[in-house]
Amino acid sequence: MSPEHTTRVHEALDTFRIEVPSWAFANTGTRFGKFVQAAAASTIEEKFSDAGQVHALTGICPTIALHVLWDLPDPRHDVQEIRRFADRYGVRPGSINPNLFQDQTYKYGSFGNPDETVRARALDHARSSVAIAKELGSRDISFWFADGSNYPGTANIRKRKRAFEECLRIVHGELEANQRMLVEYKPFEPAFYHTDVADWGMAIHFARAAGTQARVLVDTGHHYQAQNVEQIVAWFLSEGMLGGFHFNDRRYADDDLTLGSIDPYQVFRIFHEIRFFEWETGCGADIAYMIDQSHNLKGKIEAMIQTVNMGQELYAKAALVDYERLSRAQDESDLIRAESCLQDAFATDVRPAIRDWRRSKGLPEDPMQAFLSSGYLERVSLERASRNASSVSSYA
Ligand code: RM4
Ligand code: MN
Ligand code: MN
Repeated sequence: MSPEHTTRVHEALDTFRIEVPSWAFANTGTRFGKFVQAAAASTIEEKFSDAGQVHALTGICPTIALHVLWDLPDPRHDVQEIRRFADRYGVRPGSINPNLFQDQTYKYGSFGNPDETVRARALDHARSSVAIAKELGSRDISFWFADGSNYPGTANIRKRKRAFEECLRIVHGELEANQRMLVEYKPFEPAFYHTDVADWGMAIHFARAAGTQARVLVDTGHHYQAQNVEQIVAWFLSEGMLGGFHFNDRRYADDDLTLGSIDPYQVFRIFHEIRFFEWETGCGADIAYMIDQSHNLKGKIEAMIQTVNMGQELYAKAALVDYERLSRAQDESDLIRAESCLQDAFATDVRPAIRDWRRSKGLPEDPMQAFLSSGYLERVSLERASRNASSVSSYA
């Protein structure tokens, strides 16, 4: 790699940050059950401690996404604790994720529920999530809805759409000027016939209906097979509506596998669209990069470090695309030359440049190796093993 390429990689890495999710450190499973890990975190303090390890070793994960019901069941008390843990473990609270799907009351939906009293309850939870975000200094409140129906004819799709528009507008009214509402979409699961926010078109509509501080969140696993995700990303960029990502990889559905484990070229193409947009417009895209994964077989912290490394690597590769050349080739419809701009960048081994960058920041050159030899895993496994062995409770 030329010195100019190394500089380009280093500059890209200086700005690349990615948020880890609290729930990825907890014991999670599938609907068939879960395999408990001795080292898994079960308290919010343990989640902060684990996220602190990932940040200390990679240097690029300064925030942790929180799920309100799982991490702040008693908001008044938990907010104070979280502030203390943030100081103690060196990671700040990041996006706040309301939970509008787990309570029994949401059997037929939250914002789309035909029952006004359930919608009011969902609104209360959403409002208190915004309040939590304000207290913790979190900018993004990230909404994912399980709302939908399982059988044709059982739900009034248009009425539910109107209810969503109204509820989202009300919650948006609670935001402070610097806060954002992120609207995530998902085509199916847990609802199997229709979901109320099924795709990017519905999400952009709802975000616009909600208000000017709403944006769309792209969870890479929330698409039908073969969907061109980077095209959706390019459209959101062009419309100023891209708020953030939930990164993960998938083979079949919303598999929540580690980033780039199945199709690293897709993640590269997404980063490429973003950087190409930035090059063309001269503006930095304001995007929250977040991870949303569930490691039910791999070790939690190891899987997170692996994900962060992969994200960093693919972002660095995307920084190597020669935009002058690409843009000329596109204008001239020189297909081979245009495509090779992407292929050449993707094929470049950026790992030596990343190791240099880490060294220059006083970080371990190999965060995974550093973690495995740190003794942290052995220590927390001993401390947490007996509690985890008897844990059969909720998803996170
Ligand atoms: C959903 C979606 C949400 C996440 C939950 C746990 O499929 O991806 O973002 O919070 O799972
Ligand atoms: Mn998600
Ligand atoms: Mn998901």
